[in-house]
Amino acid sequence: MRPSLESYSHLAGGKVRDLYVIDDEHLLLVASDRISAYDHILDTPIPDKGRVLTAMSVFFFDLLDANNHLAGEPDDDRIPEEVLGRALVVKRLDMLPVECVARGYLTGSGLADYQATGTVCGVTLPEGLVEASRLPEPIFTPATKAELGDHDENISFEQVAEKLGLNMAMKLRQDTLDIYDRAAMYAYDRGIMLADTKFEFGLDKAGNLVLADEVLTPDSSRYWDLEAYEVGKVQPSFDKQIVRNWLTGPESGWDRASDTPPPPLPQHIVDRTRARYIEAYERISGLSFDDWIG
Ligand code: PZK
Repeated sequence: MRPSLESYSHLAGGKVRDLYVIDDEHLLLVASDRISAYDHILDTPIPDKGRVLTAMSVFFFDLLDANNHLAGEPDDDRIPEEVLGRALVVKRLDMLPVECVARGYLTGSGLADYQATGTVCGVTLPEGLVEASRLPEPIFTPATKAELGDHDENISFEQVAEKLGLNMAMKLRQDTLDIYDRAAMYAYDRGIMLADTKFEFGLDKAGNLVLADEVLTPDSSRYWDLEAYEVGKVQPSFDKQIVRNWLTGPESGWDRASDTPPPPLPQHIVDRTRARYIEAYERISGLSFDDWIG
């Protein structure tokens, strides 16, 4: 008999994921089917989104040779039936208070900072870059985690070094850029661009640096379709564009600038978005999502 989720105490909840305590050394990381858009959590879930993101994260943990927090197989007996396929048993770590972001292209807060200062997180970039420009080389753009609902704040490498020491800061930068490089090249060969991605690291009992959280999912990364890529334009999100277009289009009746919550999604938007997540997983992994557990 698998345990019920209620037998674990809730440790933390993000917008779309939750963490539970299994024992002193293990946590259960659960991905939900909730989706966010324009800084709102939508009322309508996307069926199987949690399973797809979990499958992608496991695929990349397996692909990368980085030390990671996985502490059980996806069918581990400690995983409750109700979350099977969208939950992972992980080692409990001392998390580092820095979001480790790698960017290969300029967009989002990176573009905003560049336009204001010519730099991102203290890295000086050449003049003339525009929305979605490829950077001369991928850059490390760390951030500090904001309170729930707020945006993370970009910080400089020097600020990471002040918090964690120069050696740790250098190791985080190196690991972040190494993993980004490998994953971005891998995805590019499959027609998907990895514009940027965010990693979280922790320390195990022995003090080793361990890659944690979910990795290289569309929620922690910007995935762009290589076919549609055009420098100078805001790129459609591989996974969320169908939802965004509907929410901002005439059908939804919603005004993004208003304080009102977005309306529920119609079934056809849910279905197309679900298919998009599965397409991303299958294109990247070369595996069939039908074979994923749950
Ligand atoms: C941990 N988060 C962020 C993720 C949430 C919050 N292996 C670990 N050991 C200790 N702590 C964490 C992890 C991991 N991963 C991660 N906060 C703590 C987070 C998902 C849902 F609510």
